[in-house]
Amino acid sequence: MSEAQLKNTGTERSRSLEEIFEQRIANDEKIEPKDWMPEKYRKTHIRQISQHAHSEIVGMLPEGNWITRAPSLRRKVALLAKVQDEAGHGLYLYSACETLGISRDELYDQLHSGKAKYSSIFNYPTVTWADMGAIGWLVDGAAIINQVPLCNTSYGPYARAMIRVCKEESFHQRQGFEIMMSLCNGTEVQKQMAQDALNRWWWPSLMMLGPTDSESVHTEQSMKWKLKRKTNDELRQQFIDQTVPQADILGLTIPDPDLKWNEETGHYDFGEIDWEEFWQVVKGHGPCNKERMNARVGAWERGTWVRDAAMAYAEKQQDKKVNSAKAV
Ligand code: FAQ
Repeated sequence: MSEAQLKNTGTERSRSLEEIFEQRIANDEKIEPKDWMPEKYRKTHIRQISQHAHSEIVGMLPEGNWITRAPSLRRKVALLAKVQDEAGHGLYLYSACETLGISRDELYDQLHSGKAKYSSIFNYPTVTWADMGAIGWLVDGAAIINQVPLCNTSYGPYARAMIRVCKEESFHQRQGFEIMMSLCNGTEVQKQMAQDALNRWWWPSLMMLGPTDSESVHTEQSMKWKLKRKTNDELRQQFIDQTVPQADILGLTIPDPDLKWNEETGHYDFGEIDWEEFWQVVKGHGPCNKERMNARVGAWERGTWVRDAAMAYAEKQQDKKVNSAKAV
């Protein structure tokens, strides 16, 4: 066969593989790690799943900061459990990402070198206890709205990881709402703390769901591949529609003078989001970007001896096995 004929056969083969792949996506079949997939599909999944994993891990920091200062033993236990859950989410997601042919070390390296993104929301400070309520209620609330559709995403390991993540996130959202409820039913000062936290977390929570659809570079392709099942704007609207009545129950005011129920659309209209602020935070210039990265890199460096010791122990165990097999 000539070189040209060989090339043609190769192209035809990958075309038919691509057709089979597209058909499987159309049939809502899950794509599994050993299945053929277009290189761009693989890369875009590594990008999104790893950003998601990094967000869970960095997302432990703003709350971890409050474990020692939680106002009661009950609150401390619940917060500790929540932060541990976030660590678990990060680990399932890193594992799902590794099935796409990238190593955990490469993923960590991308985070620590500042090459990889993580969610903008975790670059804001947690200044009062009410922030633990606001994060649970709003940030986990937005995360659930974003993540429930991902239980139905086309890549099998990602979809399966999201099922447990969503169950836990919904518990976190209730834990946060309950903190807000206690503060709102408390003293005037406590209620003001809750309002102040809502004022500071509302807009960043809306930004967290990503740029508007017209500015989103990945949505169109990710929707075609059924990686994303809803667009950023659809998710944001759903979050607002769901959260405004909850603020009413708490007796708090959403810090948006343009927020208004629209009878015609059946949704809330809302004010302009400060996208300049969002992109500044994404580019590393948010209030806590440096602090978060220093904390992550510092933890990684301080953990070197633990990883070295674990590797040395594993090697010794392996040697023992080999030696006892030889002795038999
Ligand atoms: N922050 O084209 P799009 C949680 C980037 S987990 C930073 O719209 P896409 C749990 C985006 O990467 C929170 N960067 O992108 C928890 C892209 O840049 P690139 C994380 C952002 O991927 C709760 C560029 O902008 N959740 O909260 C952000 O189609 C409480 C253009 O954007 C997930 O990761 C942002 N907010 O849509 C933990 C869920 N938004 O990569 C602790 C899975 C966008 O080209 C406490 N991810 N960018 O350099 C997703 O659903 C999607 O990736 C979106 C973004 C919706 C986040």
